[in-house]
Amino acid sequence: MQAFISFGSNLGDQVSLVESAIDALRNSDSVDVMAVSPWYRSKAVGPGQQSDYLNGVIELDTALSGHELLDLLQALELDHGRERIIRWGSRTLDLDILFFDNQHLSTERLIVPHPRCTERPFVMQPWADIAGDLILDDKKVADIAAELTDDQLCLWQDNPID
Ligand code: A4P
Ligand code: MG
Repeated sequence: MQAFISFGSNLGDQVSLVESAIDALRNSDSVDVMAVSPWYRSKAVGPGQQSDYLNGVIELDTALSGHELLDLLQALELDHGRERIIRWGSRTLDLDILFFDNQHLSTERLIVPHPRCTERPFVMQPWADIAGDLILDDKKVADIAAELTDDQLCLWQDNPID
């Protein structure tokens, strides 16, 4: 099954956290990492003053079901110090399933495609970098990304947080 997941971090040592999460996925027997997008720096969407995010998208190939993949990602979030305190609050690591095998799922635990992804430049831009031709809701990922504007979205490597 082809899956795309997003990663986001705006708390702690963001680079090490994301590197460690990607390593863990590469070392997992239940998923193959097919592509990792460039990393972006984005302004936080959410309540209060929050640090900028490190964001990106990963393509996976997996035999897991959507819910099993969610279990794996949530275990990884916990391993990386994730605490769920407030919705859209700062987090060490957020791993969301954007797309799973072209399936439309809407259960209490899992909604795919991810309901807010198409509004978010910090998701669509890195996704377009690795899978611009993928069709989502009758549109190419690259075209959805091109319709979004965010002057403050930039490549992490050009503007890292030290
Ligand atoms: N859940 C349902 N569908 C999914 C899915 N497709 N992938 C459920 C992952 N989880 C899914 O998520 C809450 C519940 O969503 C989970 O228990 C799962 O069963 P969470 O990770 O605990 O909480 P959250 O991430 O705070 O909530 P939510 O609503 O998923 O947040 P979003 O929409 O993902 O937003 N600003 C910037 N710049 N960059 C970011 O990455 N991220 C967020 C989080 C807010 N602002 C941001 C960023
Ligand atoms: Mg999440």
